[in-house]
Amino acid sequence: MSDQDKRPNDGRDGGEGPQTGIVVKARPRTKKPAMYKVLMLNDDYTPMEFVVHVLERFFQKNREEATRIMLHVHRRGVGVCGIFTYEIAETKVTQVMDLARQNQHPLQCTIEKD
Ligand code: TYC
Repeated sequence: MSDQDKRPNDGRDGGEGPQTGIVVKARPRTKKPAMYKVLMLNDDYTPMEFVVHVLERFFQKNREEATRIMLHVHRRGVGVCGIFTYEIAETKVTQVMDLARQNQHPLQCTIEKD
């Protein structure tokens, strides 16, 4: 074996034959995960204060931002609470709907691909 064939081989040169000294750039093999919006829907019965509480508790919004989102949903019919990976988004929806049901509010929350 020649001296230059004894250098560590990281596998990126195809592994065939003697090392050539040609550097091949590694292609990053990471992929950004698909993201999903959690949407809140308006209704006529859920108290505004409850919606603000939900946004503070499950979406880490401060009072001001939670109130802004709640009023947007109240006026426009739908609004974005946050954007997450699928599993997190699904968990948020379950948490919101469970708390709403426990309090007998008809509040609805859904997921939409970003
Ligand atoms: N429209 C409701 C009311 O007037 C308030 C409300 C806001 C309900 C946002 C749901 O997602 C909602 N009490």
